Formats: sequence, C-alpha cells, structure tokens
Amino acid sequence: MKLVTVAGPPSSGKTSVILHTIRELKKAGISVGVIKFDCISSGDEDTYQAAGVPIHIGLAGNLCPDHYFVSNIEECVSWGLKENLDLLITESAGLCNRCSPHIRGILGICVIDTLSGINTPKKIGPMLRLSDMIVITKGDIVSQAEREVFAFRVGRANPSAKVIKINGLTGQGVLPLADEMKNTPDTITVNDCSLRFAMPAALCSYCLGEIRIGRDYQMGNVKRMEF
Ligand SMILES: Nc1nc2c(ncn2[C@@H]2O[C@H](COP(=O)(O)OP(=O)(O)OP(=O)(O)O)[C@@H](O)[C@H]2O)c(=O)[nH]1
Ligand SMILES: [Zn+2]
Ligand SMILES: [Zn+2]
Repeated sequence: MKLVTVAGPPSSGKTSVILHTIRELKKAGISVGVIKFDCISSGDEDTYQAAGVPIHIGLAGNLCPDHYFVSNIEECVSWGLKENLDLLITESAGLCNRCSPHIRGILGICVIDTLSGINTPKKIGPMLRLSDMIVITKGDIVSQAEREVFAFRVGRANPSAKVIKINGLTGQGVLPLADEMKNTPDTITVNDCSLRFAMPAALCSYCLGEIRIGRDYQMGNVKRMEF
C-alpha cells in the first residue's frame, strides 16, 4: 500500500484536491482511503462518504493534531492494509503552523491557497518547507499578478518542492498530483521511520490544563520574552 501525507491550513482546499485526485486514481483502478485528522469536529467524514471513499476520522481534542497524528499513524497504516487499499492518504489541518506530519521517505504534500496572502508561505513552517510537492489552490479568485507573486513566494519558502496549481472546484491541474501518488513506493509499516521535523511542544503547566496567569502557576518548559 502507498502512503501519502497531505497537510495545509484550514480550508485551503485539501479535501477538494484529494477528491479530484481520487477520481483520477479510480480511473486507473487504484483504491484509495483517507484518514482525516482534526481537532474538535470535522465535516469531512460526510464529504468523503458521499464520494464513496473509505474514511476514518481522528479527533485530537485538546492535543495538537500533528502530535496526535504521529502517535497513531502506524495504526492508520494497519487500517489501510485491512481495508485492502492501494493508497492511503492522510489529511491534516496543520493548525499551529509549527508542526508537520511529513515522514521521511513518504510522499508529503502541502496544500495552500492564494487567498491566504503573500506572507503566508514564509509563515507556514515545516509542513510547507519540508514537503515534496506544494499544491496552490484558489488561483481562480485572484489576479494573474497575485498568482505569480504567490507562487514565487512559495518557491522561495521551499525551493526543492514541485509546485503545482490546482483548481479545487473543477479539478483542473490534478493530473501531475495523481501521477506522483501513483509512482510513490509501497509501504507496509512506518515503525522506525522518522518525521522530517521534530515537533515543538512546551510541556508546561498550560499544556496540562492550567488557566491561571502568573509566574507562580508556570512550571516545566517555559520560555520568557526578553525586553
Ligand atoms: N474558488 C475556489 N474555491 C475552492 C478551491 N479549492 C477549494 N475551494 C473551496 O474552499 C472551501 C474549503 O475547501 P476544502 O476542500 O473543504 O478545504 P480543506 O482544506 O479540506 O478544509 P478543512 O479540512 O476544513 O481544513 C470549499 O468551499 C471549497 O469549495 C479553488 O481552487 N477555488
Ligand atoms: Zn478537508
Ligand atoms: Zn503543533
């Protein structure tokens, strides 16, 4: 089974792009399932189900969804194998911008939309910087000049990635992504694989539920600003 990680800011068009890609892959007889990682709720389950795509949702609750991802990814792979999938795609909504689900040796894709603003590529961090392929969506609602500046900034944030433009509404531009997924090697386990980026975590009293403000309540890994 092939494994692909797809990450990107909320509402950037991940599900739209994945669904168009799956439609293409189905034509080639490839069976695809999705695991969606989200925080509190996800409407994606219904969307994938309606499209006939096997879907499993993981809700991270209070945890960072990427930390939750890495604690569960091996079980996700087992699920995909049990479902007899040819390809398992994980979708995660990189909320904190500091974490990244991408794994060494596993195709990692970042989806980002032109509406997020030209400074966003620089701010997004490792899920963009350390991805193999970057998909830019929503080019249909900005000007040609904005599209070009945005793509330039994306290329500067990650010079080694392939950058492609996909219209998430129509699916236009999806073929190179489907091809990349088709050609990715098979995986039967991610045990002993490594993340591409160490996930920062504070492990301070606030991680453990503290809500009071003041030095007396701050324990563990606390970083102070300098003035
Ligand atoms: N105009 C336009 N709209 C798009 C495009 N791609 C996606 N959308 C719209 O953007 C919205 C969000 O798309 P989704 O595919 O749900 O985005 P997502 O990244 O999966 O969202 P979450 O999983 O909730 O983080 C939907 O209303 C899509 O129809 C695009 O290329 N152009
Ligand atoms: Zn989605
Ligand atoms: Zn995080």
